[in-house]
Amino acid sequence: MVASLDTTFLDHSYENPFMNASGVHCMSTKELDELSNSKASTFITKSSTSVKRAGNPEPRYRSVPLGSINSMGLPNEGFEYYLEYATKYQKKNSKANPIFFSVAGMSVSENLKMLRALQDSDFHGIVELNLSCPNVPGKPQVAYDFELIKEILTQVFEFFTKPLGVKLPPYFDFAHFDAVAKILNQYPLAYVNCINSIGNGLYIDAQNESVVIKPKNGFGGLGGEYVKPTALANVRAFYTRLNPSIKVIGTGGIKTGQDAFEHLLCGATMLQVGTELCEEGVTVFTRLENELKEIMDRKGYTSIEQFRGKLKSL
Ligand code: IRO
Repeated sequence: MVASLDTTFLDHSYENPFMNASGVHCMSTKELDELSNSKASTFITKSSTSVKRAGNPEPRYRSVPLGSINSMGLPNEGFEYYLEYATKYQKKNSKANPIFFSVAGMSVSENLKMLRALQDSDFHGIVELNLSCPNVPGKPQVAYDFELIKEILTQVFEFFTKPLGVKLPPYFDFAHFDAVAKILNQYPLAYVNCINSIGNGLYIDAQNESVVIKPKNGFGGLGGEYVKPTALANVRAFYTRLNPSIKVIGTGGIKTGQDAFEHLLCGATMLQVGTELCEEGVTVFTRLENELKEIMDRKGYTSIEQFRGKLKSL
């Protein structure tokens, strides 16, 4: 195989575009260490809140025929746990690729508090502000409230100078792609990540005439094959609307090298794997790299830049 998967993201070179999606295999130091020792080129921590949270009652994640449904409810070890892990990791691995740190406060002020602490810390990786958690009862997804996106980003960029991206929920209408892109283009964002799970799906076990997860009467975020076309649409919609300085991370339905290839064609730079990482474990990254290289070899591409974003219209 001659194809190279080298990827430049925010002026740094990665050996390949693959990493985990926040929430999957990144809750504990053990899982984070496993990611760092895998073939993923970098990794992201579980979205954190200021204080440790237990999350929603179980069962709260189910693997289903075409993907997954979850209503985890933001269980996490708390901001300080991940900050300590990340800063120690950086010291121990001073030559390693920058890592990603995800925050998902329950209010504007909680997000600002964590981002201030990150700004004042030794953390020198990339920060992902999760504006799209669908699973905390009583808390709507922030990024479906366009005024709230503006309010948060305006306050964040008054003090935050480290690289920052936002995790977006899927949008389903051109009016929304246009409106959100117009807002995001006003800020010095490093990237957007499309997409979080498709919120509030309902998977039913017909035999038992029952839902399959306990929280929210069975409603939960969908991932996996169900979401790939929506993910691709969002990657493409934002890639074609955002200032070129704002990169797009593609997340949603990446199960094979071909799925990865499709996200790259739509314009994604890094690629995050959620449901399939949960199914297969960290060896998924080795398989995805081999499959993507095989496709590139077959098509005569030696680098990702030769086709990134070059999706043809009819
Ligand atoms: O329920 C979760 O913890 C969760 C989060 I924060 C998210 O951003 N996306 C998701 O599907 N689940």
